[in-house]
Amino acid sequence: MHPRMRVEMDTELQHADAYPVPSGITMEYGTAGFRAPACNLPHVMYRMGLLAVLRARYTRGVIGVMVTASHNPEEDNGVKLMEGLGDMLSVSWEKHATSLASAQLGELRTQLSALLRDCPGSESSSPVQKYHVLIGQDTRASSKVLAQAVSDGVTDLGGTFKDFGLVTTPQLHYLVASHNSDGLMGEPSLDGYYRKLSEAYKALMAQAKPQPKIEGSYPLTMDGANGVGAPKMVELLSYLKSSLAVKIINNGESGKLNHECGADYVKIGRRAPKGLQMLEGRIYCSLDGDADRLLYYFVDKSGTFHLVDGDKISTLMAIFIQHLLKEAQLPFQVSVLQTAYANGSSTRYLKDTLQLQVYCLPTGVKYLHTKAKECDIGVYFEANGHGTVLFGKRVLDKVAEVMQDSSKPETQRAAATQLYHTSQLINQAVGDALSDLLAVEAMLSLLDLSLPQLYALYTDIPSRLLKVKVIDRQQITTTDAERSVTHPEGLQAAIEERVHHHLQARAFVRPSGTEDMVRVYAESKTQESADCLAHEVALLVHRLAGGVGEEPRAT
Ligand code: G16
Repeated sequence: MHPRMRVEMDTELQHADAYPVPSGITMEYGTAGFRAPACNLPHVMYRMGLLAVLRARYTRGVIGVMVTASHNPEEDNGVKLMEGLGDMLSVSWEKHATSLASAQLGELRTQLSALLRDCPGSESSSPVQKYHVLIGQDTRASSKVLAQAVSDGVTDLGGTFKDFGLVTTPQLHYLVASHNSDGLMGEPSLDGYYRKLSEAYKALMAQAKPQPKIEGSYPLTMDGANGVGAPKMVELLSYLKSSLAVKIINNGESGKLNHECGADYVKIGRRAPKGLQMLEGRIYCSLDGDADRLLYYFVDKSGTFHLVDGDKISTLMAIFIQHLLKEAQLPFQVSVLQTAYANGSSTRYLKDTLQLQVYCLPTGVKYLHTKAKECDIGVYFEANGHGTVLFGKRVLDKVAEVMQDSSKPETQRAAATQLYHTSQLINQAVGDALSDLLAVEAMLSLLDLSLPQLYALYTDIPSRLLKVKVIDRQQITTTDAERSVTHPEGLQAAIEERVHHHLQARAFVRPSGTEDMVRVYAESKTQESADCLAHEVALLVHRLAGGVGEEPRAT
């Protein structure tokens, strides 16, 4: 039977009745897909299974469906779709995802038929790839049942799927990319992922000075946020053998996911995960719940906590690549892509000291990744630790040419070889905490730079990030890469008026796309001033944008 017919016939969506839309629930495809309390999601998952099959047919490639709510609390869950070379779902299909997610049972077939009509190609039945959909899940208790709902949706439209079970989000991106590139991006399996990363890391480290060993201890301690990153790091370490030693804490054996640990907790509170006694001379890092974010930190002699966030990680990567390009005599431009959350000092350092092109884009890897693809070399990191480096094809071709040209001096060829291994080490599909961790370790070693030295390259302007709950966060709209509010009227003018009362200050607000909150960010000359400005702006949001509950208190 022709698949178009199937969609139009009531009897064919066999599992649909099991997934009614709960009353009063509508959802929007946000910064990273859908996120909500897990109990509100089975119908969304089923519908995303349906959508993934259509998108797979339309793109003639496999689609990844990851069941995760990443940094959100354990009780939440969510779903992200990925496609092509591991990119996020095309922004042009997000509206289809949003309307399908809330389609009542009676409207489901009509909506699917309309999609088939509007998107020619979605009706073809045989998969171009072996599978239409690859499914992955994080460690949340709800993930298994929700992944089942996705596969019910896939099979109801005659699609085929492979369920990888527990994987990190970036691993699923890699699997999608490697399937869709016929193995060009790597072997399409987890074994292929680990081999690719570990071989590139070992090749890079072979060029580094041996690091002094700390007797009876690990130089690096990794907080796994009690999520999927911890067991996957254990697997990766088995490929790395003795080339990297990492102690893993919050590995999910006893603690709760993202609770008082993980990258979001560390970034927002600028403190260590609960229970971790930090020692001077050691270095620490945290992942988030699905291992796509990475942050480093350490304490100095006085016990003061210092955070090496996404801005500083991108600075390290930009310096490293800029240095290798120079050595390899390759005239390519390194661009750094940031969001409004990037600390003002980092932007200035990248522009003025490193003389790099810097862009500011809206929050969300989907925007950063798209822009990075236009660059020779695009380094993108959100301050929260989510990011990667993309190497353009033109650059990689030239790198390969120099590597193989025996007439070139050894140092030039060695630099090109390091660039090649770096491009293999860094996940080209999305920000990946495990791959980024190996890249940071290798780059610090090769540059002979310590984490405190990286931290000291520039001094962050004091900042504060707060959240405010409002009745409907979608009522807040923004422009200029989210740095200015366009609605509600009067809010932007009021924010600017408060900013003028502080020295070297800036502030902005934007609705979160992953939590039911409005985010408030402020920077100023001193920490007291940044805290005060953030509080003042939070009060404005509460008063002018429909705040819920008590007014925010000063920190
Ligand atoms: C996701 C996105 C990130 C974004 C973060 C917070 O991260 O992938 O790009 O910075 O949400 O977004 P928002 O401020 O809109 O809530 P993750 O790690 O939660 O998937």
